[in-house]
Amino acid sequence: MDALKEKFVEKAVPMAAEVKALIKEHGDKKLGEYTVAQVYQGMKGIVGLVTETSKLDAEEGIRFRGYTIPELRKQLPKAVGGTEPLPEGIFYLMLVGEMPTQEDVTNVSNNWARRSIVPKHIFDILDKLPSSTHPMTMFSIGIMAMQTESVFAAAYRKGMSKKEYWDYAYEDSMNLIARLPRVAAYIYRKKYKNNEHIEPDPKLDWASNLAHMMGYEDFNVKRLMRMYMTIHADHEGGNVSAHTTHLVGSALSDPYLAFASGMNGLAGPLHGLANQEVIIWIMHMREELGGGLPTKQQIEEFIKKTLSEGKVVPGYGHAVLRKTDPRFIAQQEFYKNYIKAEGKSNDLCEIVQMIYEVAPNILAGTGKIKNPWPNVDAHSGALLMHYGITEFDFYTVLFGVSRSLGVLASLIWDRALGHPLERPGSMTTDGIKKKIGAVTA
Ligand code: NMX
Ligand code: MLT
Repeated sequence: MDALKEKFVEKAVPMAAEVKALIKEHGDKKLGEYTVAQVYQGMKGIVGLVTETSKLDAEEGIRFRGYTIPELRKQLPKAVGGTEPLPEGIFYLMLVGEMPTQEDVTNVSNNWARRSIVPKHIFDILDKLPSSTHPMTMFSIGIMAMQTESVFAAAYRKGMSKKEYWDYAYEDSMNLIARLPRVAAYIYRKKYKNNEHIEPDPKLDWASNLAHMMGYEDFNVKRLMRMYMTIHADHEGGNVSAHTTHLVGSALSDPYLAFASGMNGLAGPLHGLANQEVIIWIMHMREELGGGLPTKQQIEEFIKKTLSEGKVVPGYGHAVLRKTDPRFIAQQEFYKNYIKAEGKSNDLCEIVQMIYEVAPNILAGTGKIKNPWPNVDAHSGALLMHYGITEFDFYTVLFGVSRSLGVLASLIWDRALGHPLERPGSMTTDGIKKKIGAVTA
Protein backbone atom coordinates (compact mmCIF):
# COMPACT_ATOMS: atom_id res chain seq x y z
CA MET A 1 0.00 0.00 0.00
CA ASP A 2 1.46 3.41 -0.92
CA ALA A 3 2.02 6.04 1.79
CA LEU A 4 -0.89 8.26 0.72
CA LYS A 5 -3.28 5.31 0.66
CA GLU A 6 -2.14 4.27 4.14
CA LYS A 7 -2.74 7.81 5.39
CA PHE A 8 -6.18 7.81 3.76
CA VAL A 9 -7.17 4.55 5.49
CA GLU A 10 -6.05 6.06 8.80
CA LYS A 11 -8.55 8.90 8.25
CA ALA A 12 -11.33 7.11 6.38
CA VAL A 13 -11.99 4.18 8.69
CA PRO A 14 -12.88 6.25 11.81
CA MET A 15 -14.66 8.84 9.67
CA ALA A 16 -16.88 6.19 8.05
CA ALA A 17 -17.82 4.91 11.51
CA GLU A 18 -18.52 8.46 12.69
CA VAL A 19 -20.79 9.20 9.73
CA LYS A 20 -22.68 5.97 10.29
CA ALA A 21 -23.24 6.88 13.92
CA LEU A 22 -24.22 10.46 12.98
CA ILE A 23 -26.89 9.21 10.60
CA LYS A 24 -28.14 6.69 13.18
CA GLU A 25 -28.41 9.17 16.03
CA HIS A 26 -29.28 12.40 14.21
CA GLY A 27 -30.65 11.24 10.87
CA ASP A 28 -34.08 12.78 11.46
CA LYS A 29 -32.81 16.28 12.40
CA LYS A 30 -33.62 19.05 9.88
CA LEU A 31 -30.90 21.00 8.05
CA GLY A 32 -33.21 23.47 6.37
CA GLU A 33 -36.28 24.03 4.26
CA TYR A 34 -36.65 24.94 0.64
CA THR A 35 -38.95 27.01 -1.50
CA VAL A 36 -40.76 26.65 -4.80
CA ALA A 37 -38.30 29.15 -6.36
CA GLN A 38 -35.36 27.01 -5.27
CA VAL A 39 -36.87 23.93 -6.84
CA TYR A 40 -37.44 25.72 -10.15
CA GLN A 41 -34.19 27.68 -10.13
CA GLY A 42 -31.40 25.15 -9.96
CA MET A 43 -31.70 24.09 -6.30
CA LYS A 44 -29.58 27.12 -5.26
CA GLY A 45 -29.10 27.18 -1.52
CA ILE A 46 -30.51 23.70 -0.93
CA VAL A 47 -27.92 21.62 0.92
CA GLY A 48 -28.21 18.14 -0.52
CA LEU A 49 -24.63 16.92 -0.68
CA VAL A 50 -21.79 16.07 1.67
CA THR A 51 -18.37 17.14 0.35
CA GLU A 52 -15.34 16.90 2.60
CA THR A 53 -12.66 18.47 0.39
CA SER A 54 -13.69 22.15 0.37
CA LYS A 55 -16.43 24.57 1.42
CA LEU A 56 -17.55 27.76 -0.30
CA ASP A 57 -18.61 30.84 1.64
CA ALA A 58 -20.65 33.40 -0.33
CA GLU A 59 -18.72 36.37 1.10
CA GLU A 60 -15.25 34.99 1.66
CA GLY A 61 -14.82 32.42 -1.12
CA ILE A 62 -13.44 28.93 -1.04
CA ARG A 63 -11.66 27.17 1.82
CA PHE A 64 -9.90 23.91 1.13
CA ARG A 65 -10.10 21.85 4.31
CA GLY A 66 -10.38 25.11 6.20
CA TYR A 67 -7.58 27.00 4.38
CA THR A 68 -8.24 30.08 2.23
CA ILE A 69 -6.43 30.59 -1.08
CA PRO A 70 -3.96 33.17 0.36
CA GLU A 71 -3.17 30.77 3.22
CA LEU A 72 -2.60 27.92 0.82
CA ARG A 73 -0.35 29.99 -1.41
CA LYS A 74 1.80 30.67 1.63
CA GLN A 75 1.69 27.34 3.42
CA LEU A 76 1.57 24.57 0.81
CA PRO A 77 4.98 23.12 -0.15
CA LYS A 78 6.67 24.63 -3.19
CA ALA A 79 9.10 23.34 -5.81
CA VAL A 80 12.79 24.14 -5.30
CA GLY A 81 13.11 27.84 -6.12
CA GLY A 82 9.35 28.05 -6.66
CA THR A 83 6.94 30.58 -5.20
CA GLU A 84 3.58 28.95 -5.94
CA PRO A 85 2.23 25.76 -4.32
CA LEU A 86 2.68 22.38 -5.93
CA PRO A 87 -0.81 21.04 -6.78
CA GLU A 88 0.26 17.66 -5.42
CA GLY A 89 -0.05 19.35 -2.02
CA ILE A 90 -3.61 20.51 -2.45
CA PHE A 91 -4.58 17.01 -3.50
CA TYR A 92 -2.94 15.58 -0.37
CA LEU A 93 -4.69 18.19 1.76
CA MET A 94 -8.09 17.55 0.19
CA LEU A 95 -7.74 13.78 0.42
CA VAL A 96 -6.49 13.38 3.97
CA GLY A 97 -7.33 16.74 5.54
CA GLU A 98 -3.78 17.52 6.74
CA MET A 99 -1.30 20.10 5.49
CA PRO A 100 1.37 18.02 3.69
CA THR A 101 5.09 18.23 4.34
CA GLN A 102 7.58 18.70 1.53
CA GLU A 103 8.25 14.96 1.68
CA ASP A 104 4.53 14.09 1.39
CA VAL A 105 4.32 16.21 -1.73
CA THR A 106 7.42 14.65 -3.27
CA ASN A 107 5.90 11.23 -2.59
CA VAL A 108 2.67 12.16 -4.37
CA SER A 109 4.68 13.57 -7.28
CA ASN A 110 6.70 10.35 -7.59
CA ASN A 111 3.59 8.24 -7.15
CA TRP A 112 1.88 10.03 -10.07
CA ALA A 113 5.02 9.88 -12.21
CA ARG A 114 5.07 6.07 -11.76
CA ARG A 115 1.44 5.83 -12.85
CA SER A 116 1.62 8.29 -15.73
CA ILE A 117 2.00 6.06 -18.79
CA VAL A 118 -0.93 6.53 -21.15
CA PRO A 119 -1.82 3.48 -23.27
CA LYS A 120 -1.27 3.94 -27.00
CA HIS A 121 -4.90 3.35 -27.97
CA ILE A 122 -5.87 6.66 -26.32
CA PHE A 123 -3.66 8.55 -28.77
CA ASP A 124 -4.95 6.43 -31.68
CA ILE A 125 -8.54 7.34 -30.78
CA LEU A 126 -7.70 11.05 -30.43
CA ASP A 127 -5.89 10.92 -33.79
CA LYS A 128 -9.07 9.65 -35.48
CA LEU A 129 -11.12 12.70 -34.48
CA PRO A 130 -11.75 15.48 -37.02
CA SER A 131 -9.35 18.39 -36.52
CA SER A 132 -12.32 20.67 -35.88
CA THR A 133 -13.21 18.77 -32.66
CA HIS A 134 -13.24 21.07 -29.64
CA PRO A 135 -10.41 20.29 -27.17
CA MET A 136 -12.93 19.66 -24.37
CA THR A 137 -14.70 17.05 -26.52
CA MET A 138 -11.31 15.47 -27.22
CA PHE A 139 -10.48 15.55 -23.51
CA SER A 140 -13.72 13.85 -22.58
CA ILE A 141 -13.23 11.22 -25.31
CA GLY A 142 -9.62 10.68 -24.16
CA ILE A 143 -10.83 10.06 -20.58
CA MET A 144 -13.54 7.69 -21.80
CA ALA A 145 -10.99 5.84 -23.93
CA MET A 146 -8.86 5.32 -20.80
CA GLN A 147 -11.78 3.56 -19.10
CA THR A 148 -10.36 0.30 -20.50
CA GLU A 149 -7.85 0.65 -17.65
CA SER A 150 -10.41 0.86 -14.83
CA VAL A 151 -9.49 -1.51 -12.04
CA PHE A 152 -12.77 -0.57 -10.30
CA ALA A 153 -14.84 -1.79 -13.27
CA ALA A 154 -12.72 -4.96 -13.58
CA ALA A 155 -13.01 -5.76 -9.87
CA TYR A 156 -16.75 -5.08 -9.86
CA ARG A 157 -17.21 -7.50 -12.74
CA LYS A 158 -15.28 -10.17 -10.85
CA GLY A 159 -17.39 -9.45 -7.77
CA MET A 160 -16.03 -7.15 -5.05
CA SER A 161 -17.28 -6.40 -1.58
CA LYS A 162 -18.65 -2.92 -0.78
CA LYS A 163 -15.76 -2.55 1.67
CA GLU A 164 -13.32 -2.61 -1.24
CA TYR A 165 -14.96 0.10 -3.35
CA TRP A 166 -12.83 2.95 -2.02
CA ASP A 167 -9.59 1.04 -2.67
CA TYR A 168 -10.29 0.53 -6.38
CA ALA A 169 -11.70 4.07 -6.63
CA TYR A 170 -8.41 5.30 -5.15
CA GLU A 171 -6.34 3.31 -7.67
CA ASP A 172 -8.37 4.51 -10.65
CA SER A 173 -8.36 8.12 -9.43
CA MET A 174 -4.61 8.18 -8.87
CA ASN A 175 -3.95 6.63 -12.30
CA LEU A 176 -6.34 9.02 -13.97
CA ILE A 177 -4.89 12.13 -12.32
CA ALA A 178 -1.38 10.94 -13.18
CA ARG A 179 -2.27 10.51 -16.87
CA LEU A 180 -4.40 13.61 -17.50
CA PRO A 181 -1.48 16.02 -18.15
CA ARG A 182 -0.18 13.73 -20.92
CA VAL A 183 -3.64 13.46 -22.53
CA ALA A 184 -4.19 17.23 -22.26
CA ALA A 185 -0.77 18.03 -23.73
CA TYR A 186 -1.31 15.50 -26.53
CA ILE A 187 -4.54 17.26 -27.48
CA TYR A 188 -2.76 20.63 -27.38
CA ARG A 189 0.18 19.54 -29.55
CA LYS A 190 -2.08 17.63 -31.96
CA LYS A 191 -4.43 20.53 -32.46
CA TYR A 192 -2.09 23.50 -32.39
CA LYS A 193 1.52 22.36 -32.78
CA ASN A 194 1.61 20.28 -35.99
CA ASN A 195 0.94 17.03 -34.14
CA GLU A 196 4.53 17.15 -32.87
CA HIS A 197 4.56 15.63 -29.39
CA ILE A 198 6.87 16.01 -26.41
CA GLU A 199 7.65 13.09 -24.12
CA PRO A 200 6.97 13.55 -20.39
CA ASP A 201 9.89 14.18 -18.05
CA PRO A 202 9.40 11.98 -14.96
CA LYS A 203 11.70 14.25 -12.92
CA LEU A 204 9.28 17.17 -13.18
CA ASP A 205 6.39 17.86 -10.85
CA TRP A 206 2.85 17.27 -12.19
CA ALA A 207 2.09 20.86 -13.26
CA SER A 208 5.47 21.70 -14.74
CA ASN A 209 5.45 18.43 -16.64
CA LEU A 210 2.17 19.56 -18.20
CA ALA A 211 3.79 22.87 -19.22
CA HIS A 212 6.83 20.94 -20.53
CA MET A 213 4.71 18.52 -22.62
CA MET A 214 2.73 21.46 -24.02
CA GLY A 215 6.08 22.95 -25.12
CA TYR A 216 6.69 25.60 -22.46
CA GLU A 217 9.98 25.41 -20.54
CA ASP A 218 9.95 28.97 -19.19
CA PHE A 219 10.07 29.05 -15.38
CA ASN A 220 7.26 31.63 -15.37
CA VAL A 221 4.89 29.37 -17.29
CA LYS A 222 5.61 26.52 -14.88
CA ARG A 223 4.95 28.85 -11.97
CA LEU A 224 1.66 29.97 -13.54
CA MET A 225 0.68 26.35 -14.20
CA ARG A 226 1.30 25.41 -10.56
CA MET A 227 -0.89 28.25 -9.35
CA TYR A 228 -3.56 27.58 -12.00
CA MET A 229 -3.72 23.87 -11.09
CA THR A 230 -3.99 24.74 -7.40
CA ILE A 231 -6.68 27.41 -7.48
CA HIS A 232 -9.03 25.60 -9.91
CA ALA A 233 -8.89 22.28 -8.05
CA ASP A 234 -12.20 22.36 -6.16
CA HIS A 235 -15.21 24.55 -5.34
CA GLU A 236 -17.21 22.48 -2.85
CA GLY A 237 -19.64 19.83 -4.10
CA GLY A 238 -22.50 21.61 -5.83
CA ASN A 239 -20.76 23.10 -8.87
CA VAL A 240 -21.69 21.35 -12.11
CA SER A 241 -18.45 19.38 -12.63
CA ALA A 242 -18.18 18.21 -9.01
CA HIS A 243 -21.84 17.41 -8.65
CA THR A 244 -21.93 15.52 -11.94
CA THR A 245 -18.88 13.45 -11.05
CA HIS A 246 -20.46 12.64 -7.68
CA LEU A 247 -23.87 11.84 -9.19
CA VAL A 248 -22.54 9.55 -11.92
CA GLY A 249 -20.15 7.93 -9.45
CA SER A 250 -23.10 7.21 -7.16
CA ALA A 251 -24.33 4.66 -9.69
CA LEU A 252 -20.94 2.96 -9.13
CA SER A 253 -19.89 4.08 -12.59
CA ASP A 254 -16.10 3.91 -12.26
CA PRO A 255 -13.97 7.07 -11.81
CA TYR A 256 -13.23 7.32 -15.56
CA LEU A 257 -16.94 7.35 -16.45
CA ALA A 258 -17.79 9.67 -13.59
CA PHE A 259 -15.00 12.16 -14.27
CA ALA A 260 -15.67 12.27 -18.04
CA SER A 261 -19.28 13.17 -17.20
CA GLY A 262 -18.06 15.95 -14.92
CA MET A 263 -15.87 17.26 -17.75
CA ASN A 264 -18.87 17.40 -20.09
CA GLY A 265 -20.46 19.71 -17.54
CA LEU A 266 -17.30 21.79 -17.24
CA ALA A 267 -17.44 22.26 -21.02
CA GLY A 268 -20.58 24.40 -20.71
CA PRO A 269 -20.22 28.19 -21.21
CA LEU A 270 -21.89 28.98 -17.88
CA HIS A 271 -19.28 26.81 -16.13
CA GLY A 272 -15.65 26.16 -17.15
CA LEU A 273 -15.95 27.17 -20.80
CA ALA A 274 -16.41 30.73 -19.53
CA ASN A 275 -12.61 31.06 -19.47
CA GLN A 276 -12.45 30.86 -23.28
CA GLU A 277 -15.62 32.97 -23.59
CA VAL A 278 -13.97 35.82 -21.66
CA ILE A 279 -11.13 36.05 -24.16
CA ILE A 280 -13.50 35.77 -27.14
CA TRP A 281 -15.68 38.53 -25.64
CA ILE A 282 -12.68 40.84 -25.10
CA MET A 283 -11.45 40.14 -28.61
CA HIS A 284 -14.85 41.06 -30.06
CA MET A 285 -14.77 44.28 -28.08
CA ARG A 286 -11.30 45.14 -29.37
CA GLU A 287 -12.25 44.25 -32.92
CA GLU A 288 -15.28 46.53 -32.79
CA LEU A 289 -13.15 49.35 -31.42
CA GLY A 290 -10.37 48.86 -33.95
CA GLY A 291 -7.76 47.33 -31.58
CA GLY A 292 -5.59 48.89 -28.90
CA LEU A 293 -6.55 49.61 -25.31
CA PRO A 294 -10.21 50.60 -24.95
CA THR A 295 -11.23 53.39 -22.61
CA LYS A 296 -13.34 52.64 -19.54
CA GLN A 297 -16.26 54.38 -21.22
CA GLN A 298 -15.94 52.15 -24.28
CA ILE A 299 -15.89 49.08 -22.03
CA GLU A 300 -19.02 50.29 -20.26
CA GLU A 301 -20.76 50.71 -23.58
CA PHE A 302 -19.73 47.24 -24.71
CA ILE A 303 -21.02 45.67 -21.48
CA LYS A 304 -24.34 47.45 -21.90
CA LYS A 305 -24.53 46.32 -25.51
CA THR A 306 -23.85 42.70 -24.47
CA LEU A 307 -26.65 42.87 -21.91
CA SER A 308 -29.05 44.53 -24.34
CA GLU A 309 -28.45 41.66 -26.79
CA GLY A 310 -29.64 39.23 -24.10
CA LYS A 311 -26.16 37.72 -23.59
CA VAL A 312 -24.20 37.18 -20.42
CA VAL A 313 -20.98 39.02 -19.59
CA PRO A 314 -18.59 36.07 -19.26
CA GLY A 315 -16.40 35.86 -16.17
CA TYR A 316 -18.92 37.75 -14.02
CA GLY A 317 -21.55 36.39 -11.66
CA HIS A 318 -21.75 33.28 -9.56
CA ALA A 319 -24.36 30.89 -8.25
CA VAL A 320 -23.03 31.09 -4.67
CA LEU A 321 -20.34 33.79 -4.35
CA ARG A 322 -21.46 37.34 -3.59
CA LYS A 323 -18.02 39.03 -3.63
CA THR A 324 -14.97 39.11 -5.90
CA ASP A 325 -13.71 35.54 -6.25
CA PRO A 326 -10.45 35.11 -4.29
CA ARG A 327 -9.21 33.06 -7.25
CA PHE A 328 -9.58 36.23 -9.36
CA ILE A 329 -7.60 38.16 -6.74
CA ALA A 330 -4.86 35.49 -6.71
CA GLN A 331 -4.48 35.97 -10.46
CA GLN A 332 -4.46 39.76 -10.17
CA GLU A 333 -1.62 39.37 -7.66
CA PHE A 334 0.22 37.03 -9.98
CA TYR A 335 0.05 39.68 -12.70
CA LYS A 336 1.19 42.39 -10.30
CA ASN A 337 3.99 40.42 -8.64
CA TYR A 338 5.48 38.48 -11.51
CA ILE A 339 4.71 40.46 -14.65
CA LYS A 340 4.26 44.13 -13.72
CA ALA A 341 6.95 44.03 -11.03
CA GLU A 342 9.41 43.01 -13.75
CA GLY A 343 8.54 46.19 -15.61
CA LYS A 344 6.37 44.33 -18.14
CA SER A 345 2.78 44.99 -18.98
CA ASN A 346 0.09 43.10 -20.82
CA ASP A 347 -2.80 44.76 -22.63
CA LEU A 348 -5.23 41.93 -21.95
CA CYS A 349 -4.46 41.88 -18.23
CA GLU A 350 -4.88 45.67 -18.19
CA ILE A 351 -8.26 45.33 -19.92
CA VAL A 352 -9.29 42.65 -17.36
CA GLN A 353 -8.49 45.19 -14.66
CA MET A 354 -10.42 47.97 -16.43
CA ILE A 355 -13.46 45.69 -16.82
CA TYR A 356 -13.25 44.98 -13.08
CA GLU A 357 -13.40 48.71 -12.42
CA VAL A 358 -16.58 49.28 -14.43
CA ALA A 359 -18.55 46.02 -14.80
CA PRO A 360 -19.81 45.46 -11.21
CA ASN A 361 -21.72 48.78 -11.16
CA ILE A 362 -23.43 48.10 -14.45
CA LEU A 363 -24.27 44.49 -13.59
CA ALA A 364 -25.58 45.46 -10.15
CA GLY A 365 -27.63 48.19 -11.83
CA THR A 366 -29.67 45.59 -13.72
CA GLY A 367 -31.27 44.70 -10.39
CA LYS A 368 -31.42 41.02 -11.23
CA ILE A 369 -27.81 39.77 -11.33
CA LYS A 370 -27.19 38.47 -7.80
CA ASN A 371 -23.41 38.68 -7.96
CA PRO A 372 -21.93 41.49 -10.06
CA TRP A 373 -18.35 40.51 -9.20
CA PRO A 374 -15.76 38.60 -11.27
CA ASN A 375 -15.26 34.85 -10.94
CA VAL A 376 -12.14 32.76 -11.57
CA ASP A 377 -12.60 32.77 -15.35
CA ALA A 378 -12.45 36.55 -15.69
CA HIS A 379 -8.67 36.55 -15.40
CA SER A 380 -7.18 33.17 -16.26
CA GLY A 381 -7.11 33.50 -20.06
CA ALA A 382 -5.29 36.84 -19.99
CA LEU A 383 -2.39 35.34 -18.00
CA LEU A 384 -2.12 32.35 -20.33
CA MET A 385 -2.16 34.69 -23.34
CA HIS A 386 0.66 36.71 -21.79
CA TYR A 387 2.92 33.66 -21.77
CA GLY A 388 2.08 32.76 -25.38
CA ILE A 389 -0.60 30.13 -24.71
CA THR A 390 -2.97 31.87 -27.06
CA GLU A 391 -5.18 28.93 -28.07
CA PHE A 392 -8.15 29.90 -25.93
CA ASP A 393 -10.31 26.93 -27.05
CA PHE A 394 -7.91 24.85 -24.95
CA TYR A 395 -8.26 26.78 -21.69
CA THR A 396 -11.12 24.70 -20.26
CA VAL A 397 -8.98 21.57 -20.63
CA LEU A 398 -6.50 23.14 -18.20
CA PHE A 399 -9.37 23.87 -15.82
CA GLY A 400 -10.43 20.22 -16.20
CA VAL A 401 -6.98 18.80 -15.44
CA SER A 402 -6.96 20.82 -12.23
CA ARG A 403 -10.57 19.99 -11.30
CA SER A 404 -9.69 16.27 -11.33
CA LEU A 405 -7.87 16.83 -8.03
CA GLY A 406 -10.95 17.88 -6.10
CA VAL A 407 -13.66 15.80 -7.69
CA LEU A 408 -11.64 12.58 -7.63
CA ALA A 409 -10.53 13.10 -4.02
CA SER A 410 -14.24 13.51 -3.25
CA LEU A 411 -15.15 10.40 -5.23
CA ILE A 412 -12.71 8.32 -3.15
CA TRP A 413 -14.39 9.69 -0.01
CA ASP A 414 -17.84 8.91 -1.45
CA ARG A 415 -16.86 5.26 -1.75
CA ALA A 416 -15.09 5.17 1.63
CA LEU A 417 -18.11 6.64 3.42
CA GLY A 418 -20.51 4.34 1.57
CA HIS A 419 -22.55 7.17 0.02
CA PRO A 420 -25.46 5.53 -1.79
CA LEU A 421 -27.06 6.08 -5.17
CA GLU A 422 -28.15 9.71 -5.55
CA ARG A 423 -31.74 9.95 -6.58
CA PRO A 424 -33.63 13.10 -5.54
CA GLY A 425 -37.34 13.32 -6.10
CA SER A 426 -39.02 15.58 -8.62
CA MET A 427 -42.50 17.10 -9.00
CA THR A 428 -44.68 18.33 -11.82
CA THR A 429 -45.85 21.96 -11.95
CA ASP A 430 -49.39 20.71 -11.33
CA GLY A 431 -48.14 18.79 -8.31
CA ILE A 432 -46.43 21.90 -6.92
CA LYS A 433 -49.53 24.03 -7.45
CA LYS A 434 -51.71 21.50 -5.62
CA LYS A 435 -49.21 21.13 -2.77
CA ILE A 436 -49.04 24.88 -2.07
CA GLY A 437 -52.64 25.61 -2.95
CA ALA A 438 -51.69 27.99 -5.77
CA VAL A 439 -54.47 29.32 -7.92
CA THR A 440 -53.35 30.37 -11.39
CA ALA A 441 -55.17 32.22 -14.13
N1 NMX B 1 -24.10 38.70 -17.35
C1 NMX B 1 -25.38 38.89 -17.68
N2 NMX B 1 -26.42 38.37 -17.00
C2 NMX B 1 -26.12 37.66 -15.91
C3 NMX B 1 -24.81 37.44 -15.48
C4 NMX B 1 -23.77 37.98 -16.25
N3 NMX B 1 -22.49 37.79 -15.96
N4 NMX B 1 -24.85 36.69 -14.36
C5 NMX B 1 -26.16 36.45 -14.10
N5 NMX B 1 -26.92 37.02 -15.05
C6 NMX B 1 -28.38 36.94 -15.18
C7 NMX B 1 -28.82 35.50 -15.34
O1 NMX B 1 -28.66 35.06 -16.69
C8 NMX B 1 -30.27 35.58 -14.87
O2 NMX B 1 -31.01 36.15 -15.91
P1 NMX B 1 -32.54 35.67 -16.21
O3 NMX B 1 -33.31 35.96 -14.96
O4 NMX B 1 -32.94 36.51 -17.38
O5 NMX B 1 -32.49 34.21 -16.51
C9 NMX B 1 -30.18 36.61 -13.73
O6 NMX B 1 -29.01 37.39 -14.00
C10 NMX B 1 -30.08 36.00 -12.35
O7 NMX B 1 -28.98 35.13 -12.34
P2 NMX B 1 -28.16 34.85 -10.98
O8 NMX B 1 -29.12 34.24 -10.03
O9 NMX B 1 -27.44 36.07 -10.58
O10 NMX B 1 -27.06 33.81 -11.48
P3 NMX B 1 -27.17 32.21 -11.62
O11 NMX B 1 -26.87 31.62 -10.30
O12 NMX B 1 -28.42 31.82 -12.29
O13 NMX B 1 -25.98 31.91 -12.64
C11 NMX B 1 -23.81 32.12 -13.54
C12 NMX B 1 -24.65 31.99 -12.26
C13 NMX B 1 -22.34 31.97 -13.19
C14 NMX B 1 -24.20 30.99 -14.50
C15 NMX B 1 -24.11 33.50 -14.17
O14 NMX B 1 -23.69 34.51 -13.29
C16 NMX B 1 -23.46 33.68 -15.52
O15 NMX B 1 -24.07 33.27 -16.52
N6 NMX B 1 -22.23 34.27 -15.59
C17 NMX B 1 -21.49 34.39 -16.83
C18 NMX B 1 -20.85 33.07 -17.20
C19 NMX B 1 -19.70 32.73 -16.30
O16 NMX B 1 -18.82 33.55 -16.04
N7 NMX B 1 -19.66 31.49 -15.83
C20 NMX B 1 -18.52 31.00 -15.03
C21 NMX B 1 -18.86 30.70 -13.57
C22 NMX B 1 -17.63 30.20 -12.83
N8 NMX B 1 -17.22 28.90 -13.32
O17 NMX B 1 -16.06 28.70 -13.63
O18 NMX B 1 -18.00 27.96 -13.40
C1 MLT C 1 -16.36 26.43 -9.98
O1 MLT C 1 -15.15 26.63 -9.77
O2 MLT C 1 -16.83 25.28 -10.01
C2 MLT C 1 -17.23 27.59 -10.32
O3 MLT C 1 -16.87 28.74 -9.64
C3 MLT C 1 -18.70 27.30 -10.30
C4 MLT C 1 -19.38 27.02 -8.99
O4 MLT C 1 -18.77 26.99 -7.93
O5 MLT C 1 -20.61 26.83 -9.05
